[in-house]
Amino acid sequence: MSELSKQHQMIRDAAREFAKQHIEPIAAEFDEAGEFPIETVRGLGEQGLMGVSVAPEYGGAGMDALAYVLALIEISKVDAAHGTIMSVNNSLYGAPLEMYGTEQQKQKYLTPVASGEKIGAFSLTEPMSGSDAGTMKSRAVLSEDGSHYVINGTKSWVSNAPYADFIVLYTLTDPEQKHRGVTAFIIDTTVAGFARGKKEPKLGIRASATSEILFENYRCPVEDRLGEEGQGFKIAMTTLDGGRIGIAAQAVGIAEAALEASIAYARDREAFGQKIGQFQMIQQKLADMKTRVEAARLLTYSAAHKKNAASPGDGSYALEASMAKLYASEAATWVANQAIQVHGGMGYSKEMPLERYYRDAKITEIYEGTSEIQRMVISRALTGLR
Ligand code: COS
Repeated sequence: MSELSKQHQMIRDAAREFAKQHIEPIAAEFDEAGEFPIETVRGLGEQGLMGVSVAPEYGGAGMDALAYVLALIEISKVDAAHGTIMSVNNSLYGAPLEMYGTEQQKQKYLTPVASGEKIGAFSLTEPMSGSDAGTMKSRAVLSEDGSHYVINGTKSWVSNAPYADFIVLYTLTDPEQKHRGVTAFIIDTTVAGFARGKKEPKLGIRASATSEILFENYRCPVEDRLGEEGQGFKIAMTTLDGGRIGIAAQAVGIAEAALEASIAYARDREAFGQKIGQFQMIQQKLADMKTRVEAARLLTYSAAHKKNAASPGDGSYALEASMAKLYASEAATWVANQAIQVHGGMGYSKEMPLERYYRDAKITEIYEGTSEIQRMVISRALTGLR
């Protein structure tokens, strides 16, 4: 893999510095409280990290997919919950707005979010529609005069929703057409007819807020429809292709943090008259952890390179994105588990961050497409069979 450019090193170092100075001191406390860290999230915006790949004319930092990956690894290494908030804002909200938005939509709905002044979210999942994303029940009906859509229904597991100002919503305009009847809309959460439901009590990434959202006769002006009627499923899929690279980066960050803690502990902790890093059983763990972290990193960088070479939304990096997410997420959970074992009782204690890494890693195998869905996408790309 080629050396990182000066610009890439700069964003990586800036993200690392910000995370160390501002996020590390509060991460455990916000995890324990399950509280959204609004001040440091605003700080991420000031650093240009809430719209890394969005063009500067729309409030972003105008950098490429690798820069985004490098920054997200550093933030997630210190706190994966901040990583989630950042990745939703960047990949799941900013990217589809930039790819499919009209000029007016970008000015109004992308600029304030990419600059970090406002927060964005993405809503595809419903209580009875997760992996099988085309089976949603919520509806948008065009008014008789054609000026607006009336939206009704319940969406679930919406990351950032409790704090989001705007949400890209996927809902059905033509239920007969199944996934081809899905349309995307930009939702303003201050408008009547929108409400937030219960906040999910979660195992990990507890500082990132997740909730249901409810629509009751929400009136969405036609100019806030994103893309064409029926184009929503494609918008969601191409958005997730990019998002999955972000989740892979988040997983690399968590795994790297768990590995580094384990190396330090193996060098320091003594048992039976020697450092535990001198025992072959610990050496094997560290060697396998490091190898998986580097393999995950290279797959993630490779997916980012492929995305950089692609045209927006062309789906040409779906395979690489799925492989990176699949491998990195499973590596993160495995590495975090080994890290607890290396630390023994201390790994199980909330006095150290190992148990948090383990809890946080698990979600990367689930959201933005479970490992089972990634394997399906990869296999379909290989054989062309369904
Ligand atoms: N890019 C562009 N288009 C894509 C695409 C991609 N990556 N993946 C699928 N499509 C298109 C297909 O080309 C097909 O188009 P046509 O209607 O023109 O034929 C359409 O989308 C439907 O594809 P398919 O028939 O493969 O849909 P399936 O429902 O069988 O499966 C999967 C699609 C499983 C890949 C999809 O539903 C998925 O990713 N599910 C997981 C959803 C998810 O990640 N949820 C988490 C949300 S964030 S918490």
